Amino acid sequence: MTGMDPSSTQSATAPLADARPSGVRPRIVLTNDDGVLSPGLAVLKDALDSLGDVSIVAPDQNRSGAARSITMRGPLWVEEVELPDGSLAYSTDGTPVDCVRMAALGLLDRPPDLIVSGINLGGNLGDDITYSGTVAAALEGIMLDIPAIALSAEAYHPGYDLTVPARFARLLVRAALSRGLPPKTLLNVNCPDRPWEDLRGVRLTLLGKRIYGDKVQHHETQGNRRGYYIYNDDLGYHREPGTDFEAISEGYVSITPLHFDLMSHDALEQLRGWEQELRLTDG
Ligand SMILES: [Mn+2]
Repeated sequence: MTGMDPSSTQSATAPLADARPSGVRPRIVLTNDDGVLSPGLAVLKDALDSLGDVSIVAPDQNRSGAARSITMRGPLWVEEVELPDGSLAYSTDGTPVDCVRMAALGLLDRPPDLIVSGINLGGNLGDDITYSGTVAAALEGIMLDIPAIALSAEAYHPGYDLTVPARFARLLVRAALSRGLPPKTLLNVNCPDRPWEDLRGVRLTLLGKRIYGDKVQHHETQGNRRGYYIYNDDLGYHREPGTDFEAISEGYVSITPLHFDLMSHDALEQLRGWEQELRLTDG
């Protein structure tokens, strides 16, 4: 596609501009998990519009918590819809990951140079990222060798000023386009709930650990079916220095680099010997 030596993309970061013919604006694809009509997506588009050719491919409904699910049974339906600002977006009945796959694999006139997922209405911190459709979309980007950023606003309430995370998104995307991102790595960004002037700065952070304490509560019974909620009224986290939780609580924008190596090298070492132990002749 680009004619680049694939091994060169595995080395140091390179400006994303190097992957494009000169004079071609970067193709920036926006998606989210809150749905194509989310105000977080609209404000993000507004912030990034002048930095490249911005396209939106997003779910037609709220898919928060969809994580890395994909649509396998039946076709994916795509529809062009008009956003409140008059611009066009692709709305799909797929998941956030489906959206990135469609954008990268042929829906658009050319593949994305950068995926930006968000702005999610609510934080994606610590272990939460494994449930997040916002982060999953960015993970799909790096699976396809497309640099990716996931953006979340710490909280969402009426009157929340989404232009604060959007303004930071513009700053970050501009830097990513000129400096490049490390290969096979996405940036998970969370922005604290405070005015721009009150942000204390930017921190590169570690992924923190959640304390969930979820409970199951019976909701109602209909015939032989029972309905339940799994709920949480006390979402906590381990207070460890250097984490995304700490940065947000102290008023810093948090940037956590993430990759997709699920393999446990330590456990592989600890399990050495099992191959000999598990004799198939004993089964
Ligand atoms: Mn969401």
